[in-house]
Amino acid sequence: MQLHDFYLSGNCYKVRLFLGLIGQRAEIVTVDLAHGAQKRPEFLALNPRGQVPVLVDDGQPLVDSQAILVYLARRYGDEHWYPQDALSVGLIAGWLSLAANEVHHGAARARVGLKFGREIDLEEAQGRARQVLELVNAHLADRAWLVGDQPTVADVAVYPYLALADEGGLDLAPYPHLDAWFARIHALPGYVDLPR
Ligand SMILES: N[C@@H](CCC(=O)N[C@@H](CS)C(=O)NCC(=O)O)C(=O)O
Repeated sequence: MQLHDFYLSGNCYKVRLFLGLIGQRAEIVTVDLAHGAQKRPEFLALNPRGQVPVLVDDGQPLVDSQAILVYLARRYGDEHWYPQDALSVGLIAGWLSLAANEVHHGAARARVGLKFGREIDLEEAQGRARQVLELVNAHLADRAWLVGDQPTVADVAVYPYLALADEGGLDLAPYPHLDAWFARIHALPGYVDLPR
């Protein structure tokens, strides 16, 4: 397996984290985003979207961090990472969608603005991020994991950019249930450190 990766990307980290949690290894191929390597023809042949991460397994490229988590869980992970009853599949899809939309346009974008100096509407991104931080904090008030009573790919997809939200200028102190959830994730065997 190869992971086409950029170390500081939270989406790439999601995949590295999950590989660690399920005890799998991948050869890391660094894509130099700073110099536009993701838009060169050889990379576009792998991922026409021109983005990392890309996982290549048995010669087959897979794109989008959420899709890669689902693939890895079904192919290599224990059942609890992606339970297949209809309700769990539906609930998990809801969180994967939140990761790709609200989290991406909120906490992740605010981080890109402050950490990488990208021109963005910082206030708007931070406002969106706070809505998600509040929502997830409230959801976790009476449960340990986002779906069911064990960690799933939903936790792995939503965790990275919320845990890195301080790098987007967000204060995490008002969200104690998030803090407790972060600690549970840190304690999982195979946990991989955040890319700060
Ligand atoms: N939905 C995609 C988003 C991927 C994405 O936004 N990747 C960023 C790095 S975090 C990227 O490659 N940006 C470079 C570009 O778009 O040119 C995923 O979850 O993997």
